Amino acid sequence: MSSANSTWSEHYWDDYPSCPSLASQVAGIVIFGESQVGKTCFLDQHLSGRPNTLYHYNRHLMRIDDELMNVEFMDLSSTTLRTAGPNFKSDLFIRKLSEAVGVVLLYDVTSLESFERVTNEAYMYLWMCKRYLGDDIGGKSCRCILVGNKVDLLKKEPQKRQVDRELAEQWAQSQGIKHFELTAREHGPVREAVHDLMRSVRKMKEREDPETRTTTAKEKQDKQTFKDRIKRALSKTKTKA
Ligand SMILES: Nc1nc2c(ncn2[C@@H]2O[C@H](COP(=O)(O)OP(=O)(O)OP(=O)(O)O)[C@@H](O)[C@H]2O)c(=O)[nH]1
Ligand SMILES: [Mg+2]
Repeated sequence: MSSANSTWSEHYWDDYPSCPSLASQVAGIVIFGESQVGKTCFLDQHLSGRPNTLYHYNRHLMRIDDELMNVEFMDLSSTTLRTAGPNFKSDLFIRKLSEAVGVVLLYDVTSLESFERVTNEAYMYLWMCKRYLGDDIGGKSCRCILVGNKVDLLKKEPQKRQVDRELAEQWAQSQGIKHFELTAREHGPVREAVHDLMRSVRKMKEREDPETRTTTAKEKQDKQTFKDRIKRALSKTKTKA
């Protein structure tokens, strides 16, 4: 079997083209970063097992532990936000970012600018969409990962590295998110990063489950009743005194 074929079969043992009847919920994942950092290659590698296939069917069924999730992927360029002309309509960006349950913040390890822009402007834009506009247009809470792409370029020329790994890890840690370094030319690490993100999305969804919320509401009510009983007991003591 050729190496290309084995990548293909490894890929397909648990990721399938979307089948709505098997998983009811659709989870939106956005690949967000500056132009030319490798968003399309990253997505193609994850969806088709090859970079540069311009794979356009971007819905996939993924098995995350024991659950099937219908995942819709989209890549958005943060450069567009800065360079677009006055006729640019930001509605799609706002809607997709606001609705996303997971975001891959992608930068190129050989471009400090791509790291600085994605961790500053793009990250702030994402949370602005979530916090201030999200409620009006069905915004959802989300999980992020920070991914440094193009590490293959460093094998021959380590001096090309512009983003210090430790610095990126520190930033990610300060935001409570995971950091990966990889090349979109290899399927395994891309798959691993996306699955890690999906597992954390799944955990987040479990916590937001209506049953959990009911328990929390019940706990709140119990707490209130307990407070009321203490208040009543205290006022009785005061009256007696
Ligand atoms: N060496 C190397 N080149 C890469 C890698 N990933 C992407 N590239 C190259 O980087 C260039 C840009 O990749 P794209 O995937 O088109 O980047 P993009 O972020 O989608 O760019 P825009 O669509 O312009 O926003 C292409 O020439 C890719 O072949 C990688 O991991 N290693
Ligand atoms: Mg692209």
